Amino acid sequence: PFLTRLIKNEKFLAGEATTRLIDTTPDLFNLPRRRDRATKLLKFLGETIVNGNPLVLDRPVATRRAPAPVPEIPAATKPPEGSRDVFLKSGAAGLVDWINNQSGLLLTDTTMRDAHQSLLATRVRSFDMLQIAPAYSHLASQLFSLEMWGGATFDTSMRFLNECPWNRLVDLRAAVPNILFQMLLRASNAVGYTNYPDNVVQLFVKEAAAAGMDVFRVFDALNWVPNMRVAMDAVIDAGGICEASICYTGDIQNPGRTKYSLNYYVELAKELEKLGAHLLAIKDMAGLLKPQAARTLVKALKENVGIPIHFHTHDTGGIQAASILAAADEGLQIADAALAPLSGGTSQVNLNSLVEALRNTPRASSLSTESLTSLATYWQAAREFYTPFESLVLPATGDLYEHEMPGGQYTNLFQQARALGLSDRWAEVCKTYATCNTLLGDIVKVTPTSKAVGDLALFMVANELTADDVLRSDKPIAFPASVVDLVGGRMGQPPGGFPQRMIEVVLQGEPQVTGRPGESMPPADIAAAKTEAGELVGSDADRYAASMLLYPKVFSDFAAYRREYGNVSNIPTPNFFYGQTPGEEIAVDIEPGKRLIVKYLATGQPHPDGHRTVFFELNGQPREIEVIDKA
Ligand code: 3PY
Ligand code: ZN
Repeated sequence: PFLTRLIKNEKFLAGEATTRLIDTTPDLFNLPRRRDRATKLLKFLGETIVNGNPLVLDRPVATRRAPAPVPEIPAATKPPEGSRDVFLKSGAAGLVDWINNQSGLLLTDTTMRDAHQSLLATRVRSFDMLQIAPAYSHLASQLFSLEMWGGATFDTSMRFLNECPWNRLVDLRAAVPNILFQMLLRASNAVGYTNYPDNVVQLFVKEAAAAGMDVFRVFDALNWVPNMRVAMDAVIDAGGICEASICYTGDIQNPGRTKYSLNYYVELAKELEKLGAHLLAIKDMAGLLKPQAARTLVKALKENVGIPIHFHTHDTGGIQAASILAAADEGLQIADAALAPLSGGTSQVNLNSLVEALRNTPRASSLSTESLTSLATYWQAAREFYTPFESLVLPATGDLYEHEMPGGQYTNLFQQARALGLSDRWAEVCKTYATCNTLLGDIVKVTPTSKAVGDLALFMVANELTADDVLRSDKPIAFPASVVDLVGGRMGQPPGGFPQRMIEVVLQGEPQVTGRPGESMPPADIAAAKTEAGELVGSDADRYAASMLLYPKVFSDFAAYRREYGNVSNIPTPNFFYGQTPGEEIAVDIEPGKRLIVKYLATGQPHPDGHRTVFFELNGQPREIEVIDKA
């Protein structure tokens, strides 16, 4: 930095550089104070002790401080071979053969991604995943995969938890070498809320594969194949396992709902198989696929496509285990479930009890009761750390099949409604959500289209607008930006397009993108993003360029936080949220083999300038930190 500053100094540039320049320009030496990692850690803890962590402010308090119990494993021995060993030895084609040769139903554990995305606002930290990860590799090597990345986790890990999503992937990979990792990829929306240029999607996928991702579940929020194609090709080119999704909406058993028919799904699946998908996902994001419908759909898919089928559903309505069992009867190969303590409701069905339901049947899994219980025991305790993010339990009634809200959105939209003072009108919000779907021509609702539908529903309820008001309005209505994006074609095209009248009222004469948005977007400047990311995090690795291109603001805020406080992801969760109590000693591994022991002693009275001194012992040595008391 000194040299850069010197080179940029005007007098230096003008050839006036002498030692006097250095003497008379003290700014040249105003280098950022080098803070070592321990000081940054103490600064974080000191500020959290004095002012609290803004993340949990005004939220219910978690009282658990004791670590969650980690089952004992033979750490010195190699974990048993698992699905990833098959993939590494025989490639995607070999893995498909292996899947086809299994008699039991294979299972994906979603605890570390969709389950906490759906139940705990995506707030589960890498720390709590890493504690239990080695136990998974030893005790649950029979799992098909661990879904532990993608979806909302990429954004929220940086935005809220101030941790790096790439580190999460790399560290978990090191801890679990034998089980396939799986992520959710929103096709051209990558892990964001809007379409990105193709080269951003390609860069992101390449980097995810290089960091250790195996199975990419690719879906498009409108089931629009042109949008999926770019992401699918990127996965195949990166050597990943391409699991292409059909997003399930409507009801194939209802003769009144003809848009999303059995034939629609079968044709879509055939197209995805032709595009090179290794696996097919039935992505039932709202938990709408009823048991008999699951039977019908899986049977038809098995008759028409050759690739293995993986069923993902949410238990919002409480009966989705029946759908999985029905699908298993028809030859479903893989199902998603979550460990008991993070299952049920808007999350996935209970993995522990699903395994028991299948035991002593032809589709029995080889997972052990005892091992799964010990993993569940861990998550039972770990969930207690996240009390601040528990949401109200909202059991769905029959209206679920009317509004078709995704599990991940259900509790989230309720919180948004509550923030607008509409919690007592929740049933009306749900009804309006269904009305919005009709207004938009009956579309697939999943991130990001579901967000647009939810935004529209809240907008209409808050402004007392009916469907008629929207359709007959002769005055311009200021629709939410996401709705303009959706109807403007920037998330792609739904089957049959959007209704003409909605295009008129929402776009008000602005042009609609009708082609693939990625085709008309100029490629992103990756080299520039590398340079920019390099300046922010001190590394020009491609993965940071991808973060920069996907989430410029979130990433640069995260990078600034990181420069100030270091890597906070290694702090135990109770201390991360609540700091330490006087006399409490914690161990923080700032890198493998480098452990800091931090004992908090006391906090002094405020100085006249508002600072307080926080007294610690760091590895036995006294240390003090000055913190502004914001109270
Ligand atoms: C996501 O896109 O994050 C989802 O979980 C959609 O179901
Ligand atoms: Zn889901």
